[in-house]
Amino acid sequence: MRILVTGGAGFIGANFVYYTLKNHPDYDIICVDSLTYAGNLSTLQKALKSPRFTFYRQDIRDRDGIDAIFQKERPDAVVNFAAESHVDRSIETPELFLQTNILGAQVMMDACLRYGNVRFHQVSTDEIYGDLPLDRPDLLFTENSPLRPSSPYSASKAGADMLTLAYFRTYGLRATVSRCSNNYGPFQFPEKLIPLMIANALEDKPLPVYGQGLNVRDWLYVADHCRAVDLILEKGEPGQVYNVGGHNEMRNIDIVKLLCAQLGKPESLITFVTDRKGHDLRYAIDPAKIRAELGWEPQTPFAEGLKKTVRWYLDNRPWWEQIISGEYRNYYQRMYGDR
Ligand code: NAD
Ligand code: TDX
Repeated sequence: MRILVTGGAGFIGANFVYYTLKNHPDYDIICVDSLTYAGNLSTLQKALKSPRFTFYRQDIRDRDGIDAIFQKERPDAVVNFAAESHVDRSIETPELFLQTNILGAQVMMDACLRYGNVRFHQVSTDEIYGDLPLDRPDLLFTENSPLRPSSPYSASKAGADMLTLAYFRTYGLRATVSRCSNNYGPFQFPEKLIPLMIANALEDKPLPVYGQGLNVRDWLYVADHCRAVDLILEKGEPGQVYNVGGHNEMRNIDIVKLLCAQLGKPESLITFVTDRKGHDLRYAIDPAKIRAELGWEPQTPFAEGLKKTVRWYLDNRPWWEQIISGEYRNYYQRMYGDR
């Protein structure tokens, strides 16, 4: 099996590369990533030593470039992780999100069709469902919930998700879609909640919680997401959508307090800042379908996953220190400077 992974130098893509190298000794992996600010080749350092791993620095929006890679590598399957992934950045620069997340996905699907209907998996997100009220814990997103995206990021992901299902119906593309909840774990870029709070706390900097920190996210350890995508590739049915989540809803403020406790830092570092525009209140996934049809269950309890994640950031300081010392400083100043 030759599997082409886009966005493999980012957080989940890289975890998927390592997961696949370890669990499928008979697979070759072709990684395509344009190395935006969020992509980091040092993340793939170990993978690059494997003869079963090939890396291309390539933008998925560039049809000719993608075509040349398909021509040379002839993949059997494609998993599309590549995306602009940060909601706050999408509020600043929506256009880039539409280009990469929708048109880039289309380029990948067109290539799959041209090279013999290659199996395609689109990594979508629970954010496309919009949000749920805080006072209705009984409500969960199912695969049939309406799509009501709130941010340019989630609207662009909804576009790609719908386009994937349209390519299945119109052209018969052998495609599946997964809609996963918030991931956490090693190699997550420090602009996202958990690594941002870890990095700031370790440097005794303020911990900027949006609004009152009461928004709820449904957290899943990244390896559990990787296993779900792997299962869908192996056993999923083309044309189907699978929700992925672990029934692990947490308020932001509680996560930040847990991190303070684990790092031995005072809660007085917590600073409440101006809320995100259009901020979704609550996400909660019903994973009944993937459990019943593919036998997927999350394996990492949150307490264990969070400990492992904190340990990883403590043990891999050079990885994130290098990131936050560069262009990230300008971003941080722009985003949090006078918030
Ligand atoms: P990330 O931002 O860490 O990584 C994205 C990767 O895509 C980077 O390596 C970047 O260089 C690459 N990329 C961006 N634009 C590209 C382009 N035009 N061409 C080629 N490569 C490009 O993102 P992530 O958190 O790892 O998310 C991966 C995927 O999973 C995304 O599609 C995201 O929407 C989805 N997702 C993420 C989460 C989460 O909690 N992080 C949850 C559900 C779904
Ligand atoms: O500094 C912060 N302070 C804060 O309170 C940051 C960065 C975030 N937050 C809040 C906003 C959210 O309620 O924490 C929550 C999580 O924020 P993010 O880490 O930005 O994630 P979210 O917006 O929930 O989106 C994530 O999950 C779904 C990923 O970034 C998406 O790519 C994925 O699709």
